[in-house]
Amino acid sequence: MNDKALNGLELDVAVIGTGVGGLYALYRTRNEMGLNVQAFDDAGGVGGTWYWNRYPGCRVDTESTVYTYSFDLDMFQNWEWSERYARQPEVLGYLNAVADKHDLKRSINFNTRIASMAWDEDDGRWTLTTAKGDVVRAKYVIEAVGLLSSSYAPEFPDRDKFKGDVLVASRWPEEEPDLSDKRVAVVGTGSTGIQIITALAGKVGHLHVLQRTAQWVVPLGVGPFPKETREKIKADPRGFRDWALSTGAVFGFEEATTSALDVSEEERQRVYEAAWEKGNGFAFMLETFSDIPATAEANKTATDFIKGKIDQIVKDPKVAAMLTPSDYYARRPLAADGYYDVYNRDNVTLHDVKAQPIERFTEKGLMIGGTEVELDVVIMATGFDAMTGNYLKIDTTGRGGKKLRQAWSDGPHSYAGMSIADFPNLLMVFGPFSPFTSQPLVHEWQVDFLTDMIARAEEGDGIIETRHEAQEDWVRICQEGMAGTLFQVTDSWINGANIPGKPRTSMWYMGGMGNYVKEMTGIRDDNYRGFDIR
Ligand code: NA7
Repeated sequence: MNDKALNGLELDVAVIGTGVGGLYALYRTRNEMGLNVQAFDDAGGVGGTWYWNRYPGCRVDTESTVYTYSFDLDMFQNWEWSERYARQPEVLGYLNAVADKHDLKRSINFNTRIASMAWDEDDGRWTLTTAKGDVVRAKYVIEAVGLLSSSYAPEFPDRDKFKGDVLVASRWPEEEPDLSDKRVAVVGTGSTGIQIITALAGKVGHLHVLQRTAQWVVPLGVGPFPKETREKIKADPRGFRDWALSTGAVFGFEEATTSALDVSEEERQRVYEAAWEKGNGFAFMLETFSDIPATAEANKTATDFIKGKIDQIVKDPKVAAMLTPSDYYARRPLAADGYYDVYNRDNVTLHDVKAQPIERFTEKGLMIGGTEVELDVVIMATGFDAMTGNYLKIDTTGRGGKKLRQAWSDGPHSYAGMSIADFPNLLMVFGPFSPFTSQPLVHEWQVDFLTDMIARAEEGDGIIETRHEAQEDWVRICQEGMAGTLFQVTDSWINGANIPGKPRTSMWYMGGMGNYVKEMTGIRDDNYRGFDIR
């Protein structure tokens, strides 16, 4: 659809974003419900996070088994993932295949950013304005804008003086840059940084890792897609999906129920060793013992084990000490094969940029703690304005002229991660206060819930409101749940601490997906308690 046709469009549903959540929202509302739907994406193609994140080494660290949709049973049973943890091109290929099979692209405006939207009280419609100034109206808006999509890259002074290239990992160029023989710096050691570091160490001239905070990293355990899982899904796809959704984090394993403190030292070491061998960060944190992110004592048993591995693998004790975190294992758990081995290479230098901060660019590189490091390329792997960033980028005005920025000035508020009081008919896929889980199956579940509500509203006047009391109860439950974890006291994007000036707050339902499903099913069966649908 061209821009001319876009201006003045009247829709039942506008879907913002065509990543995992947006594509399914488009499929469900258009293909299944027969509504008049158009989707919009800033990107030049589908895929959301998988469209933008093309950096070297980018792959899922959830088993591909559960990094998939289940709505298309044929694809769910028969899609041949080549690896246990699919690489970015394969995930993007899968999402394109889904979009093509269901003819979704004809209803998507790519390269189209929604800049603002406002609720029109009089006729119960949203007016959406694109960055180019086109205006469309829709009865319902489904925002599927991504929780980790609003890219964050700090500006170091004198960028214009630097003669080399600065690449942002989450906006990686489509044409792969040639980094062989280059002097490359990677800023950041989160999930993105560790994937880039392990992928590039053997391929570039010299790699400088600019680490501000060391992180606990375990192996990922890459390998071919496990045949036994494929057979399990084929035998009972719905059963497999329902089982995955009954677990806490929807990572394809059952969370442990035994405390790390309730077993002998010998047993604990056996469990950690087996988890290290098998790989996967979430499994190491949640499948081993029940209380690693909950208590300092249990947490220490895990960090002592990983520290032992760092000391064993990294030959230079000074480097090993720099790589050893001084805080809890309570950020988003990281996994990459061979991460610590990288630091035994002659062409890799680790810099502690907390002790010796990055001061500014120079013509030849970066000034770090008073020393100039000469570089050809600087890669920013500095993260995202998570959960709230992309919602707040759209200037959103709800009932009575209320701005979303105002409503969220002290941190986000939502009901079940899916709706906001005073913003009628504005529905979110995986908004703030959603469960802390892997994404695709949970997106699908939320889209089903939201679109069932739309179907209900369509029987009446077509209005879905969120009650303030229900929203604030939900926020309180989430805050209490988060307060009981070490995630809250460990700085990271999980609590907003990674973005200067962002309110530090809880943004998650920590009760696990199984409980979320039970809770939300109860809400639905109780006539959508907390919503006012008319
Ligand atoms: P993360 O996990 O937020 O990591 C960002 C990294 O960038 C982290 O190491 C930061 O250090 C570092 N950073 C940020 N700003 C700076 C400055 N100014 N100087 C030096 N270093 C800095 O983002 P990722 O993209 O790796 O991962 C985000 C999620 O996306 C990931 O968990 C997946 O779920 C997908 P800090 O720790 O703040 O000291």
